[in-house]
Amino acid sequence: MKIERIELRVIQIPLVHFFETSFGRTTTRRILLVRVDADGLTGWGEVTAGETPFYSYETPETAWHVLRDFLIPWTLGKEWAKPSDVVTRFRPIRGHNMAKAALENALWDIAAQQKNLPLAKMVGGTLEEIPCGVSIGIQTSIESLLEKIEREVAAGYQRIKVKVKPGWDVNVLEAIRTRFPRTLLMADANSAYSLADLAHLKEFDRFYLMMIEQPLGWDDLLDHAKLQKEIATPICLDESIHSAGDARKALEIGAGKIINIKLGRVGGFTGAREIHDLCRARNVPVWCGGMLESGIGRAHNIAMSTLPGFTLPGDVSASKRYWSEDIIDPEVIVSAHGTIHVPQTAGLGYVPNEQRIEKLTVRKESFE
Ligand code: OSB
Ligand code: MG
Repeated sequence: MKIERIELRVIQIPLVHFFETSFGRTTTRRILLVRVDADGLTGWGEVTAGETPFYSYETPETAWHVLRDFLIPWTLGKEWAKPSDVVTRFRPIRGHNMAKAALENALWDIAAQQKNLPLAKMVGGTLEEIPCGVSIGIQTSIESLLEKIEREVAAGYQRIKVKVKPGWDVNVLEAIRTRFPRTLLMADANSAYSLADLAHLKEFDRFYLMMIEQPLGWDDLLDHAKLQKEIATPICLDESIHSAGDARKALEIGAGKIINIKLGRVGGFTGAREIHDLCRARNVPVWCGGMLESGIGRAHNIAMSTLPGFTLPGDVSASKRYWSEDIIDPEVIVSAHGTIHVPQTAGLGYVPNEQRIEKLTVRKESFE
């Protein structure tokens, strides 16, 4: 495919409810979208970076810089046989995976349309219905968290993930387990602890969690391996895995037993598939993480979740949990038994609503 035009735009869109993690609260998302035109077709990608450099160093502004000054000049006007070829071209740039992923994933969308395949099939997916969980942020009271969980369980979601941090952890999990003894439950710490908290983290074992996600340093593997030897709860790695190389090293030293794959964090579908394949060969379960994506990123997540190794419910949930109105048609809906039916039409399977996107746009630039 020959890339004829690339457009960058930042949209600003308020969340229905604030989302709070151990590193802070988000009320409005600022999302960088990438639109690629090639061979008369249009593909879309989303930069999943947060507004602040707290989950990772990337933000919409760093991604704009890397795209405008490097990734776009390297790809525009050129012929690409397949989407993974740009991954090779992007290799000289260290990191900035979310910027790379947005452009690569837009090419997967175009390639799927060219082959007349749903994106899920194009990337090698097999499931037609994917299991869904929810990620629930830190609330202003335990009671309001319990009410939220009640609502999500009633809606059919298959597992509940709650955010934890020192002061909002054992007390909260205790209350959840008293009210919901049988619900599939996990906790995500977003690096809020250190090995000095070992005795405290051991207390988590009595809540028989499916896993604890990224308890220690965002760039650590070794301390996670030390912790995993001391606790029964399986550790799931998020922030510290950026490539199949990271995943191999983590599994070799026992830093965790499960991996959360996020398309942005691992640089797009090519990197995600490499991690998926490595984990599958070792019988290590993976699941699809979320970054409060708009419908475009969400559609990519749905496609990835259809790969056969995605055996655990992901953080891929209904549009209406995030947005009063999403930027795709139709919006993502979740069935009463907590699944998303994977679209079977060619490409993304959802149509970006360009009028709505235009209305939300606060910055744009196109490159021809
Ligand atoms: O650690 O998984 C995370 C959101 C923003 C940044 C990091 C994380 C999250 C979530 C939300 O947990 C997942 C979602 O519902 O999109
Ligand atoms: Mg996480």
